[in-house]
Amino acid sequence: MRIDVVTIFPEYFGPLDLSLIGKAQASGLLEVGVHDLRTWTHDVHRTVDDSPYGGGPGMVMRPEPWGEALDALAPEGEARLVVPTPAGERFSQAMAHELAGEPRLIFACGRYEGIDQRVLDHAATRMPVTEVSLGDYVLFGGEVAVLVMCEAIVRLLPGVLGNAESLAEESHAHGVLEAPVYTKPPQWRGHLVPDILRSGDHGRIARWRRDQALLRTAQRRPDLLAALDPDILDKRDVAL
Ligand code: 6GU
Repeated sequence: MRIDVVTIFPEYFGPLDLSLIGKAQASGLLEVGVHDLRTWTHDVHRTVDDSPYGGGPGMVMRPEPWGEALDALAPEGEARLVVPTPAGERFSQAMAHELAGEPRLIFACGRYEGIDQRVLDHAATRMPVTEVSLGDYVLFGGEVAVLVMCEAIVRLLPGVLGNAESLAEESHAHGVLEAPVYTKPPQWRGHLVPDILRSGDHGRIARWRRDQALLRTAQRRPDLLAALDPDILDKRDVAL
């Protein structure tokens, strides 16, 4: 996969060279290009914004630099454009899987009140465009949101995670939250590891983890529980 990011703050993306995303790049599973939007300005002040038509607070990103950036990065529209915005469709594990299947992604990081809508409308005549929100809160700009999305996407690429089982078992893979986890020592500051996890009885351990996962989901995310496909519940689950 290749990911290009266009931003007025390239320094935000230093962390993409660290940890498992950095390793994915080093091993050739992932290519990342981070580009300063101001590369595609032509005035001495390298202007990227202007006041909004119709009035109102703040500034809007002008279309010209964005148009040139997208022409340069995907001249034939050979990528999917992802635009982080609180006005977007909600990001999810399902969307992460969908984006992980794309050979090329371009993230366009807006600042201020956003990017002139014509940039997205024009891009959509050449490539798929998705406006994406992380949730119901407002960030200063798309940069941190892109780091979040990149991490969610890159860890799904084949070969990035060592242990494929940890992908299958994790929170949200089956629409329920994960059970709590413990390691040594067996007693710490007066708190004990649940006996069952030290019993060696793998059947009962699996049952306990399943119960804990459903209990947590009921307590913390009743919306997820309500949306669960009844086919994935067994008789003992329903007893909860
Ligand atoms: Cl994706 N971008 C911005 N700027 N704010 C957000 C967001 C994205 N998701 C939630 N708030």
